[in-house]
Amino acid sequence: MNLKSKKTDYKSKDLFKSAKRSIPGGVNSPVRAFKAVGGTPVFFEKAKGAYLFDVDGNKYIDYIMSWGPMLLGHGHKTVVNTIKKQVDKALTFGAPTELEVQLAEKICSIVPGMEMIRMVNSGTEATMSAIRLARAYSGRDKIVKFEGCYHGHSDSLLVKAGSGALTMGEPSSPGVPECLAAHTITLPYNDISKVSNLFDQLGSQIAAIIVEPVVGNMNCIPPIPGFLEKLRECCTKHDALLIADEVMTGFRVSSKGAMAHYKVSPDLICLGKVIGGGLPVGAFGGKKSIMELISPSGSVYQAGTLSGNPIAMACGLATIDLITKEDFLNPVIENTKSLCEGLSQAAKNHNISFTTNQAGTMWGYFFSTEAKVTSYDQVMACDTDKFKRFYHSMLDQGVYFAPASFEAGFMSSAHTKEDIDYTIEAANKAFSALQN
Ligand code: HOZ
Repeated sequence: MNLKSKKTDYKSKDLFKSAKRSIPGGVNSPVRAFKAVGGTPVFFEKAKGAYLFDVDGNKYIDYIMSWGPMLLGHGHKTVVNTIKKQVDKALTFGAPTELEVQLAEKICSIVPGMEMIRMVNSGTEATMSAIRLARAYSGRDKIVKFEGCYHGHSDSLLVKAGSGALTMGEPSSPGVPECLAAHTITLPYNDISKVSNLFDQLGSQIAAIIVEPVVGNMNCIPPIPGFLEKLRECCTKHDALLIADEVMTGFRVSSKGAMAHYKVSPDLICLGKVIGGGLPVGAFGGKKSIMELISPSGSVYQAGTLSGNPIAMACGLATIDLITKEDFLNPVIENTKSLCEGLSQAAKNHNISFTTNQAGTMWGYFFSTEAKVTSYDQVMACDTDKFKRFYHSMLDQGVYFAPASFEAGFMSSAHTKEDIDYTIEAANKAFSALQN
């Protein structure tokens, strides 16, 4: 396989220099700046299937897939043609369309517990709106989130957050009013007894728990058995709402989502990424009795000029049609498993302490001495120096992993066995270099 043939980054370097003059840190989303791994971010020009092509003419196997949405790979013909057709009709109306009804009905028919849904433009909007709704519904202010979970960058949720907030060393951002942050209680993810204890003390003040059912923002951490069930139990007992942030996990951990996979019913569900098929879409929804409080059927205000815009709806519909076909997801899950097993074996070949996690088509790797990584503390104890060296060695060989150890990896249906074999072979070389 001929990947990073030119081994140059001249244009990326120049572009990053220019970008820093007009864009804070040179990027429009912090993790992209390569702060966690050092060096220059790669500037891309085009993508096809499982591959990315940078401005210097190099080719990479992509395991970020735009942080999740590209489950079908880049530039899927049907999806692209659908978008092209829709572009000829209209870009946006700021008025109702048949497409948004179709997408709403489609998602409600697939995701258990989704009785009504409101489209927005990003995951951040979805979680922010779900929190407002939960507070209005319950008449309570306090919310519970988990350390290292990232639910977008709205004020109430940017407290002990994961993803870029963790990478930049600012898990609780300046600028969030203390009086607002005081209503956000943060607990360790996968710590069942802490959840019980909190609800025993403060249950009657808690509006909602929000959780990533599989955390994809402090690497990839699946729930331990009983954790999600305990959240449901506490919420039910204390009349709080359980909000599942499935922005990453939706249609990826299983075609019905992670909560369906773990057989736990949330009250509200937030979606994003995959449902837009690569265009900016988010959504929140759930029980009708709660969703009807949203304006204009209720008084909880939420709005957006581009919400439900026809291009994004058409793209989302075409994508969901394809990815919910029977037997679509299983081969992608199998490939994810092969990759994780292959990487683990390669590390073992070189006596490197290393482990992987997988949840459906999401996965992650850790330079850890632990057999399994299930907690924030274990993630924080991983060897970041080895991570950086491994990362750059893989990048040099044309494998594009997430440039931070707090991010998950994403597989697509476009990845082939040959791509995975190449990646494992490259990892063998990278692990061998780590021994020196
Ligand atoms: N917050 C995203 C990953 N968890 C990164 C978004 C981006 O840089 O595009």
